[in-house]
Amino acid sequence: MIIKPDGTARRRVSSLVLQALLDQGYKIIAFKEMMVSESLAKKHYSVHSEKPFFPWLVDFISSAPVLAMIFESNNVIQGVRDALGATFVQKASPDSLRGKYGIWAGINIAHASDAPETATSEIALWTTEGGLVESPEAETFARAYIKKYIDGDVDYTMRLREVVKNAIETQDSSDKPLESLKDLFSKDAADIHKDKTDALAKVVFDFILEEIEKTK
Ligand code: FUP
Repeated sequence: MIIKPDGTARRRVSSLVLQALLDQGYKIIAFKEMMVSESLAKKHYSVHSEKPFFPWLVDFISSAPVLAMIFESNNVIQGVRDALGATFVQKASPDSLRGKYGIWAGINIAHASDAPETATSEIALWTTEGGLVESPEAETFARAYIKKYIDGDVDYTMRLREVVKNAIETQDSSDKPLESLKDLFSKDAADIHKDKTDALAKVVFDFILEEIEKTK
């Protein structure tokens, strides 16, 4: 599973997501905060390489840090996917993690492998090219992350959703939504450089511009 940049840049949100999964009893055997290279991003999303949204997906996941992790438990693949909820945030049930913390469409806080075969190939990719390492200390690292960040700033999910929804609905392609996104994404991003949260804001703004373009 990968907590994507929109999750990681909201420290409290990423802690709550992690806590929810650990509370379900899943055993975490690898945990790493990292930037994703363009090459890793392209390989990770290679099944979507022919899709029109592929370049955006690559930019999104490499804009700011992610939390990469491996869980090992019975039925963990389906369990994590159920906990996350539907891929598209507007379709995710309100009590799922994406329903609670996802921002809009595919800006959906996390990626999770969808079958044992994809989990195997994704783990191989992220442990080689991504430097993710299985470690007996993974749970200690994950719990330390939660402890450090769970009392972070308030959850800005609703305000972020509002900015995105409003900009698309009013076809606002001015710098105003971009500036609001930069501000909101920097509020609870302890230990992440402002350049990174600005890059994330820019990718979300690019998504808004593409949605506006589609309605023309
Ligand atoms: P998932 O299995 O939940 O990872 O979702 P998919 O493999 O269907 O999609 C991968 C990512 O592409 C998701 F995070 C959402 C994103 N996506 C878009 O941004 N636009 C689309 O039209 C379809 C998917």
